[in-house]
Amino acid sequence: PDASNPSSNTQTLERTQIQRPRLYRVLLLNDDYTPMEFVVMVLSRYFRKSAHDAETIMLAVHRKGQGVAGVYTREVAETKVAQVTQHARSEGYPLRVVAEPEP
Ligand code: TYC
Repeated sequence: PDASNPSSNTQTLERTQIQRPRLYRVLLLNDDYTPMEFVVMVLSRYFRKSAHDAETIMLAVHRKGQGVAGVYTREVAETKVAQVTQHARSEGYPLRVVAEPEP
């Protein structure tokens, strides 16, 4: 019903919007040149991982080729990709970071 217009003779069918936003994985990709300590620092500073979790994730990326640093809404994920990429390039490291939608 159109609660905002009590004198209206019309009725509007409404559906409350309760959609969750799509979530995006931020992935770290392995390479041969970025120092392990830099990747651990990135996971700690930008993805708020504990020292132990940062080490575990970094080693998993090193061994398997890629891994999830965190899961966020689109704008937050894209901002983290841009920030981490800029930081890595400023240090001369080729670290690749990408965002992909969760299935
Ligand atoms: N393979 C790198 C090395 O041996 C470490 C590394 C880990 C690089 C994870 C990138 O996303 C990465 N120094």
